[in-house]
Amino acid sequence: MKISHIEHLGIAVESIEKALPYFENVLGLECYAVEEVADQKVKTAFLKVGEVKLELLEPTSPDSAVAKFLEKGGRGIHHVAFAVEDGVANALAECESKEIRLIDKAPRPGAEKLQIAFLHPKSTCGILTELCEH
Ligand code: CMX
Repeated sequence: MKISHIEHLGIAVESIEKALPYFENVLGLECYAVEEVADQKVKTAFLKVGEVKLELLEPTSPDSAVAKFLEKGGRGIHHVAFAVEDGVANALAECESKEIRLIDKAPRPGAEKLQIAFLHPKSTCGILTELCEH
């Protein structure tokens, strides 16, 4: 596959409202979009750092993946999202052929009109990995 850049870093927070003052008032970043991703059961807030985005992730339901992550003591960086140039479906096929465990067998819609798919952290050095494309 051809990865062009890190598209975003997903950061798990209990509350976007409570987290934003740190990112905006201390780091001086600007939140330019807030969006709910219903099928992922998260509310997201996006900030730009140069070409890379930060995606704050607040669970909207106790059974969301992010709620589970926070509940188990996880905090901070939740996933790394790489932009692929030659299609998420191709990248997934390549990962599968290299025995990487897929969470998503096919691309699906994510925030910011991206097509996304996740790889399981157990086969990606412990980093929940998202592949995405516009
Ligand atoms: N990063 C690294 N490891 C993680 C992880 C994360 N974000 N989330 C879970 N894990 C690890 C756990 O620590 C656990 O490891 P151990 O077995 O060593 O304890 C293992 O993965 C299994 O974790 P779990 O709590 O039992 O959780 P599940 O198996 O139910 O789910 C995962 C884990 C990654 C499959 C699930 O969170 C998932 O499908 N994630 C992809 C979707 C997602 O995260 N959506 C939210 C963001 C959406 C968006 O950006 O739009």
